[in-house]
Amino acid sequence: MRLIDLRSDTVTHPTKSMRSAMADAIVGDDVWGDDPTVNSLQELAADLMGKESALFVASGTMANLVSILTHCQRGDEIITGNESHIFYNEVGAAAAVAGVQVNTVANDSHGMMDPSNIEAAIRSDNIHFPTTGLVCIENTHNRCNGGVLTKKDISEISHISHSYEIPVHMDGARIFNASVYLKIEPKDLTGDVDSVSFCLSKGLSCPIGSLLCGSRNFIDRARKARKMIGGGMRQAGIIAAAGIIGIKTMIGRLEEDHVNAKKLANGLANIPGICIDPININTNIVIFTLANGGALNILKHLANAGVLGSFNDSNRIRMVTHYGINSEDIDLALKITMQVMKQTEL
Ligand code: TLP
Repeated sequence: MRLIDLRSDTVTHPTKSMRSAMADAIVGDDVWGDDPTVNSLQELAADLMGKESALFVASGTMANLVSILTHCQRGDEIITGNESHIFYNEVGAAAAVAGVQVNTVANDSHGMMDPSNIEAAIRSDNIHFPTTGLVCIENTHNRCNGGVLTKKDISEISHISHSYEIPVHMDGARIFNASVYLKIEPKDLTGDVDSVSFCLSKGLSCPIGSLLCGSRNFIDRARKARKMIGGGMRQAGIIAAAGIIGIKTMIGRLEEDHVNAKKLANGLANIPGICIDPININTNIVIFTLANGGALNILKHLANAGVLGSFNDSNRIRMVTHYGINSEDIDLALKITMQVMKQTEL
């Protein structure tokens, strides 16, 4: 049985050209800054994001953690969305490793935070209070329907933060999905943030890796933070080579994932018992709830029938489109979901 794996875009496999670039990569010891392929990837990333410099790290979680470690002092407080990946999905790394406290502000259905709520959360100068060290935003927003923050959204948040001299970090794990949806360059979304991270191992289908981008001074300090947490890599050009191919060849096709996600959302909306408003689905993440609950049970039945989704707590099911999914897979996934919903009703 062919599995239609909609658990995440992280399940994508490297393409043939990535595998051959990996095999042929010229490498060196990257802790010494000697790996030409890593250096090329970092230059490409910095240029794409409109920043002076970039650092190759193992994962999106590591990119966010290194960013927090570099921007903040232990005992600081960071402000992030109550649905953000940093708050929800990073095993408490900000607290456990960086020693910062997390203060959350409500995310709306596309992941935006009200700038006035951010302003209210910024700590005043009081002997009892921690110092607000960083504001984090996420684009696209994983838990908020793959929602997109526009240039205007980002500049509103950055304007408030910067007026208190607080830097802004963007978790741009899926920033290319945002730029493709908005039909603008990624650097048009990053001009107002101090640092941005993005992932190679999601929609771009690379096997490993993320990039953290920012000023030269910030990245020089981030390199040391990465080393401290054991993230210094040696002949990492082997994996960076795939990243270069990913950036050069895979961004243009993300629109296809968005079309498939919209088709999936529209089809799900017609299945009795499923609650979703397709208007909220604009990139590659589809999140829905069930009128009668039981998401884990439905996921189990779907898996038995060959459709894999993931559980997002609060009874939310997530399905993500990617390079390994085509339009026919969506037709079949919808057919199977319709059958499963009917059967579980009986
Ligand atoms: N997200 C994963 C899971 O951790 C939930 C997924 O399947 O979507 N920021 C955002 C917005 C992310 O969605 C993720 C991964 C990360 C950071 C972390 O990236 P990795 O998995 O490379 O550490």
